[in-house]
Amino acid sequence: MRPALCLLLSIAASACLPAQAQSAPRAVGAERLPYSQREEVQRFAEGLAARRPGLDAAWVREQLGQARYVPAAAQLIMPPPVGTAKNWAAYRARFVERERIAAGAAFWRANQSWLNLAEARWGVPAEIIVGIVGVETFYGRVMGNFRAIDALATLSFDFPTGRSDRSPFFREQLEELLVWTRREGSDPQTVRGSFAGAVGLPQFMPGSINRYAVDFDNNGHIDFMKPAQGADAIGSIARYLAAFGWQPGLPTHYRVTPPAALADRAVLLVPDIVPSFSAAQLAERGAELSAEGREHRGLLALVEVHNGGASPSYVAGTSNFYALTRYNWSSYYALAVIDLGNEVAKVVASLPAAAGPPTVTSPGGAPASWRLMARHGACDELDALRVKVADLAAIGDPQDFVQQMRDRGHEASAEVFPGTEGRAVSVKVPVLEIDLVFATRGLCEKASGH
Ligand SMILES: [Ca+2]
Repeated sequence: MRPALCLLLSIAASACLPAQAQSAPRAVGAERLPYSQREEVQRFAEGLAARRPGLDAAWVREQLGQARYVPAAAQLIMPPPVGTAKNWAAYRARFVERERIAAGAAFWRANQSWLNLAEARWGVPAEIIVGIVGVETFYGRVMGNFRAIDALATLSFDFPTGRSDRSPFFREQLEELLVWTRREGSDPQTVRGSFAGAVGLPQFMPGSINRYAVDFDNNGHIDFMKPAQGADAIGSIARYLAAFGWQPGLPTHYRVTPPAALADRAVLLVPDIVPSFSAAQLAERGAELSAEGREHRGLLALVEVHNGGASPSYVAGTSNFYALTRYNWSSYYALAVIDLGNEVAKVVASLPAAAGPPTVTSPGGAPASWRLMARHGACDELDALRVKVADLAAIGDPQDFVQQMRDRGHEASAEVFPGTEGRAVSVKVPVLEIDLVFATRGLCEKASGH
């Protein structure tokens, strides 16, 4: 089963099918002129260069000339066969399963500080972001292996007949791909993604990259390809949802029993996933909300998902549920993201806390007296840290410092500096570019020649 509409209808949606939904390519034998010889490709290149001052026509022609027609992209863009019964239980089972949950917990732990920072900045909870990365790409395992320029050129210049023509959308995305890679100084021929040209951990379309992606770790590049360094993907997903109306602190949905009367139920289902009814209006029509749902102040949608031949399932979706469906136009997709994220969150909560830094004591058993030591130089007073971190409480020792960083949601690590028998501890806080050594006073004096 596929998410219902996805980017075929949405110019803003970042991703279409989760990458796993793609089926195997099938060869076709039609002879086609290479894109380098196609007149409409030349016209596109010239138009693009004229619109985008940063791109010159020769470079655009050279890039498009290397694009190749991909039959599989043209096949996969076609809608699923008519009569395919939707089945939420089966869809959920595909995404909310043991192996994906475990991979999600590893992703969460590796990117904890970025998840915390994204939540602090945009109000999008870690479990939602983790759920999206998991449903889209199985935490980086399946990010699509089509050359994005091939997929986008195919859907721009050879969009298949037999369904509504979406080639203008894909020509826009092709343009955005070239704008993005030119700006990044990267080679557009090396970008890989889904059959529809969606890229990386968040499966952003190139247009979404240019509009919503954020260089969250501030290293000068957008990097969506490394699950262990998920900063940019995490920040970009949170920013995207915020741009589409995500409200901090609001649940995505409440439990609801739909009206028994089919006429009332039908009225409530008309607006589909668009929140349109107050809690009181739902109650008037005979829907029974959970206690929490009855207290909800805004509008709600009665969301129905089918379970093949069994009875449908229902939730009352808030505006945050609706925001999630702006990422991918499907209530099945949104529910899978929510459920996967919740299951991963449970696993993360059950894990022991990340190992703390070593506790080091002076030879006499008393706590060591610490100073900062440059990697190859003299010692400073601990107060020098205040240059980097203005509002720190008193810094007693490396453990205390690392704990303060973690309390703020920053990833921080500490380990005994090799060859110092515990008298020096290396401390790193990547997000603040802190990389320093705490050393005992005695070691400092020795290093300084005192
Ligand atoms: Ca970056």
